[in-house]
Amino acid sequence: MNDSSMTKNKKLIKWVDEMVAMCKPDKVYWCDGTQEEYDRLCGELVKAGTFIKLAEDKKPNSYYAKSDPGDVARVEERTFICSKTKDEAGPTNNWCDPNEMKETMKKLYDGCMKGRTMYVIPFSMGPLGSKIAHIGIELSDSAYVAVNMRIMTRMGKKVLDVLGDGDFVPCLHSVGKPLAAGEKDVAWPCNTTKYIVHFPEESMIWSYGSGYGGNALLGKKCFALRIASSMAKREGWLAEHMLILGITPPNGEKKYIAAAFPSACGKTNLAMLIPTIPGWKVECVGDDIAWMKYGDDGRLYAINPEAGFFGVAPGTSMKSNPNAMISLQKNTIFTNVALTNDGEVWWEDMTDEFPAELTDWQGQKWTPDMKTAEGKRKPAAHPNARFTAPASQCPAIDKAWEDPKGVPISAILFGGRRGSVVPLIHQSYNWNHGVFLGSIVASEMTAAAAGTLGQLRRDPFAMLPFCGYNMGDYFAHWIDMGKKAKDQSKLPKIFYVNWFRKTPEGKWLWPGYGENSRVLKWVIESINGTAKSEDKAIGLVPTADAIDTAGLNISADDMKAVLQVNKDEWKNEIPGIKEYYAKFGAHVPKELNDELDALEKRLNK
Ligand code: SAT
Ligand code: MN
Repeated sequence: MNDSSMTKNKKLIKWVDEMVAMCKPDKVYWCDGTQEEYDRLCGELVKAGTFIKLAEDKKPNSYYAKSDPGDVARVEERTFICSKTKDEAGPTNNWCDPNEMKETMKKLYDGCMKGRTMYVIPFSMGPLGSKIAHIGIELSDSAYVAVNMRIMTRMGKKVLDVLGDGDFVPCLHSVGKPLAAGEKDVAWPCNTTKYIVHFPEESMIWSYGSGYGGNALLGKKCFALRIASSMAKREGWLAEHMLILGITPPNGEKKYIAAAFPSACGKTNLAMLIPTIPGWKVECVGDDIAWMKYGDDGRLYAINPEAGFFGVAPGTSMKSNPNAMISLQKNTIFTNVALTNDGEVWWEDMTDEFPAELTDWQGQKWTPDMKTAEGKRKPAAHPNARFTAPASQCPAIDKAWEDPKGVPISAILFGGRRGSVVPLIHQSYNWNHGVFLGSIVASEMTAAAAGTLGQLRRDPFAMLPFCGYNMGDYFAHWIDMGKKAKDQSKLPKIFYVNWFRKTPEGKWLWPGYGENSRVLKWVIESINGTAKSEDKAIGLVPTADAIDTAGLNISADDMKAVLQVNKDEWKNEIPGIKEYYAKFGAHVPKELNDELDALEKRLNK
């Protein structure tokens, strides 16, 4: 039954045999990654009612899926880091003893794939065969996962060829819905019991009960962030929740920037931005994850380990992000968006006008006048609706996006969603102060995770849900990476940005999107040493006239407000930061406690 003729890898064959014995699928299918296979699996998903094929003249070779209403986002409460000790997972991760967790999950996995096919999905995170890349094998009972993985990663037989008898990260995934003989399947099988589990010591992932996004496409958050961050800590590199972009000034030298923002805070939009300032160009290397290592020249080089975009659909439009819109015109899978009567997709803010009638993300008839129980307009797409599109289809994809060497990073931006306190941008004094800025990022929660929308929480480095070990040790690792630099002057400069500041009345102060190029221009000037800035106790903030606002309709007062640093507001931040650091106890490196003391002193001066 387990036809493993595609590989001679003993560890792989043995592991698949063991997982088959435990999960008891009806069939085992080894994915070859071909277009023919992709088309066939999509056809089967159409037959099963999971997929609807979109109109060929509107979205060629594209499909629409709607999930179970209880399976729409990452489940952080059900995500575990099962290191040997609780202390190694740290206070921000859920922890369980690895053996105990395995016992619990083995019971769930026992017979969980009955009536289904187990897909063996070999995938490479990073360009195939590159020294930086790592290989994983996902076993999943979801064809939806298999076809999404083909877009999001380099997937198929070619991965097994590169793997040879080498090592891989085993990733087991089940939707947790076995079928009894003759039982009819549902369109989106899943289970109310969910577990997203990581075993960092073994570099192994076990996921159960969800078919959605990062819960199920295990190459992304589970492997490329949680497992990779713990590998990176051991091996001296960085696995980060960061976009990577290249920016070229008029007649200037191209530079690469990495930026960390929490899920659904505009990474895809920034990565594909079209500058509004004349002569500037931005190109995209990646929109979600960066793996960074020092090159022989002492600079930090980044690769995008993914091959596709799993982007938030609502809010994406030809106005807000034309490059993303063009990327998703064909060969794309849409999940939880709305469907038009003529086989097209739609979501909130895609167009200025509402379609007269739609099928919403739950399959119900939708008209623009419909209201929620709270009297708001009823959303047609789920706020965490997603498109899965090949990165190669992005018109602004960078020439070097698949370069196994990666691209040299000149600046790192940290940021979050903050309606107040944090100015549009400030620069750190040095690497350690930059690490401090990353560690204190707080952001209002979005629909990307099941939980409380809008609630402010600390999300250091945008890694809160994705760090595979103790966050205090992660801070120390960042400090350490700075120390390891052969040449301190070649380290990326670190900045803290906030596109989301509002007036006390709740109006956005900064237009965002393409206008963010004006802020990137100041970043480039800062790297080149020509930026105008002033020391404002929290770091270097642009002077009132430093940001190029030519052609932008923004009042001098709003510009002042968006850059304002209010010392009292910042003093109010200190107890919260101290309390946060205290959670990690002795894991917080001395350097960061020193930065906190120094900030407090500067604010009290
Ligand atoms: O984790 S997902 O891949 O579902 C999306 C995100 O939260 O960034
Ligand atoms: Mn993300």
